[in-house]
Amino acid sequence: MALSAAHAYASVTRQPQAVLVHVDAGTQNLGGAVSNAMRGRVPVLIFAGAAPYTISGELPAGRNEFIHWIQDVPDQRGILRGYVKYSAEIRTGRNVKQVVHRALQIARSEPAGPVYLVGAREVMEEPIQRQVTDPAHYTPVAPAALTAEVMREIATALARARHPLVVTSYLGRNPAAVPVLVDLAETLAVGVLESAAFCVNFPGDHPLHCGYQFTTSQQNPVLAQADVILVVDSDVPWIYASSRPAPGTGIYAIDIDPLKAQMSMWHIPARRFAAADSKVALEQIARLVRDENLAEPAVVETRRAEIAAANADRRAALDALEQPEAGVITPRHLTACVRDLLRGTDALVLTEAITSYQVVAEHLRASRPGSLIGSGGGSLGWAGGGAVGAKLGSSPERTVVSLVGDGSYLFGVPSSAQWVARRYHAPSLTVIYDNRGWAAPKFSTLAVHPSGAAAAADDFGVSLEPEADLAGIAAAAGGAYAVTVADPDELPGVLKDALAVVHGGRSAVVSVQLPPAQAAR
Ligand SMILES: Cc1ncc(C[n+]2csc(CCOP(=O)(O)OP(=O)(O)O)c2C)c(N)n1
Ligand SMILES: [Mg+2]
Repeated sequence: MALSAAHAYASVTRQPQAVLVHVDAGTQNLGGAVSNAMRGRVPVLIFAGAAPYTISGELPAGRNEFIHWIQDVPDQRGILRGYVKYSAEIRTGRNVKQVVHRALQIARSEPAGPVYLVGAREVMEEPIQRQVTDPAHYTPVAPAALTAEVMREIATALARARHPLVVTSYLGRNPAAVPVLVDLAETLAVGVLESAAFCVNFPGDHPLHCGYQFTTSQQNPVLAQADVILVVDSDVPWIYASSRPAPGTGIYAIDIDPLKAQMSMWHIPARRFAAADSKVALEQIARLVRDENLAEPAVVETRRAEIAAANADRRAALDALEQPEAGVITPRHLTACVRDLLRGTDALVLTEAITSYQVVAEHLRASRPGSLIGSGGGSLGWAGGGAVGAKLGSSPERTVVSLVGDGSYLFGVPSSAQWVARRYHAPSLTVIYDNRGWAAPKFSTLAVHPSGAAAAADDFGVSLEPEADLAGIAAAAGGAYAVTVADPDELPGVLKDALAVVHGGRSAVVSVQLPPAQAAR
């Protein structure tokens, strides 16, 4: 809960956060939130004490409780080894400031990420002289630009292409990069495809938007058509097994970490991999295209019209799917209602909607940079604490709304998250996409074994029936306004009331019952 809150706070403010936990036990209790912080590339300093290492009074602050023996483990830093950019033990109080500032400098330098410090109690209690360390000397590494040669190569390839495409997942972690991408896209009439996006990378309502893709079993036509693709800031630009660019497509990769050494297996067949800050790099490319008139205006205008027409068709097809089906609320209908509820506000939406990730992206069509965030990671339960951090990191009047699966809601330890939200005056609205189970693992099983034993028995072991009173947990733990709704006619009113409660300073949880067809057995 605490690390997820720090994660979302850091995402919203772009300021590093710190989380203090208790020795090995608290470190392990961070669980998958560390993995999310790594993949979400958020700067967080995690500090844990370590068991005192003297047992007979040799130093002040040595062991005096039974638990000091129990919590002395051989490799406490190893607990987080695969997930942090840096870890160190504070060995003396005399340089504690240097170690902390160094850790923060590493956490903040892109790709940002979690760092971990430990220190035993003898060190924490060491008498020292006043130490002076100037944080101004520990600033994050300055953003990197493309070399002139690589900038020219990419700009020329994009400008000469017939069907250029930008694919991105997390360029919008830096909201200031979004208008830069918009400028480049408009200059060349390049379409933008958001792949496994966990932030607003390109305005959802922009005519050059080419859609969203998460896990899919169908070839994306936009990817197949592209003759030049610029992959910028993406861990998963496509999924080879089902949807990929055509052979021979000219691919270029710009990323602050283009090789993804933190993943055992990763590759795209790019002509060029460039390590650069995406905002800086795209500014460079757009400027060169303009300064040297690299593009052919007639080609650009034809393409602009083609992409806009395809965009309008896709949008119309999606709009037609927004109605409830046979009196039942569908994820698309629910997302459309949430969109209408928040229209014209500067609400911040957290998404952890899992099998509805794509639906949320497509129907929310978030357009303001920084107005939609996900964890970026794969460990569910982020939005519970995340909503608290997002609210605390936002201006007091900003509304925070979480769209979560029922399973993800429970992974988020709502008893804790909702209590903390009340304790720290951080109310938010949670909307549960409640299909009474884990649909994702069911779909994963069917994708690999469409007629396997689980399919034959129609039993995937993923049901959450008999269902807990999901909203009621929040009422019990945090005094939240709790509603469960199944009737589409009631949904808009219920959401409106819940939002009014949140504006009044109290959290609200609306559990929305989705069709049984979505339910996982
Ligand atoms: C901590 C954690 N445990 C297990 C998983 C594996 N997992 C991926 S999706 C999923 C189900 C999520 O259920 P829910 O939030 O209800 O979304 P739905 O699949 O029903 O859309 C699970 C268990 C995970 N990603 N993280
Ligand atoms: Mg579910």
